[in-house]
Amino acid sequence: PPAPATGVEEDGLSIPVIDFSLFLHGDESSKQSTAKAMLNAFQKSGFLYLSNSGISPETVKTVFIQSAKFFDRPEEEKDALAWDRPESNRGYVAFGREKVTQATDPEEIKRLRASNPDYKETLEIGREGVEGSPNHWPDYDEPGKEFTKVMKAFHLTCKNLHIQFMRAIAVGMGFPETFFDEYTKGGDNNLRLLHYPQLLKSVFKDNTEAVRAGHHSDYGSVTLLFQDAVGGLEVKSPQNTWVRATPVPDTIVINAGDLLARWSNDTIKSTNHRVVQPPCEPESDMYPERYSVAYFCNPDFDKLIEALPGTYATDADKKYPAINSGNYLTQRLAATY
Ligand code: AKG
Repeated sequence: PPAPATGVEEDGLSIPVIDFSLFLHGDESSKQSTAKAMLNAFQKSGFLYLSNSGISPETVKTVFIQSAKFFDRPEEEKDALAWDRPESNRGYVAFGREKVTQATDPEEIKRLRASNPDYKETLEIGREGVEGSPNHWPDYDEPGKEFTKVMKAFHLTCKNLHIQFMRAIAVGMGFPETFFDEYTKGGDNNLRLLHYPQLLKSVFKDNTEAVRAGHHSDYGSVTLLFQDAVGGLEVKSPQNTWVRATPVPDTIVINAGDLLARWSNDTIKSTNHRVVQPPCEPESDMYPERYSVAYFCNPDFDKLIEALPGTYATDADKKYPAINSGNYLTQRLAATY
């Protein structure tokens, strides 16, 4: 079926398509109304589709091609680049290692991981130049060098969109446009390439709990999600149902994470989502593979995060104590892997 250009409107969940060029290049009134619409979406559902983001479809296509080539490498080459520790959060994660979850009890996580692995593999790529935490690049051969070049550039491209995006949120909240710049300029963000292999349909039939990616909310400030045309991403509605976030061509799904919700004193929502089998009913007994690329943004790790101005009347209304951004993320990651 043709993709809905209008976004999602189902079970009280609204995910609008927002044209970012109106913020970037529009006159003052379109800029204001676009910023307001973006903030409004973040307050209502925590999700939106961004069109005309400034990142070209060709750039995204190149990233997906390079990502597929990477995951096509022999398992032992990928394992040599394995993810090692939450403080670094870089490297290759094979099937079943990460079980994204809201659980924080290690025993519970062990149990979940044993019973229901995520049917996916990922490569985590952090900011370059962090002392003691190099990225795990396959840059020992020519294709690997090309891959490395493309992903380094894309990391910076997405960092720039994060800066612009937070400028819109600042305008929406009535702050000076550059309010968040001091939180975004370092770019302590993580690029995650995801590959969900093709899977026997019977996996889902025989196990109603089976998922490609378990339900979770994201940890940081905002996530930029690029998805292919296969589908399978679902978002929790206010009526507690799962609603499909159908791929809309040439848009980026952007959602708020837990730390932004906390920062906004819960005026912005960090909404649960997951990835399940695609909607198609293939003739074959397999569901097709799926690729996606997520860019997880965080406030710079050295920043203190406490309730934003305007989100509380008196100090007693602040729901959370101040917390350091980097410590917050490391704690969440340590509980997940
Ligand atoms: C995650 O990796 O946190 C995701 O939610 C991935 C979503 C997707 O692959 O569409």
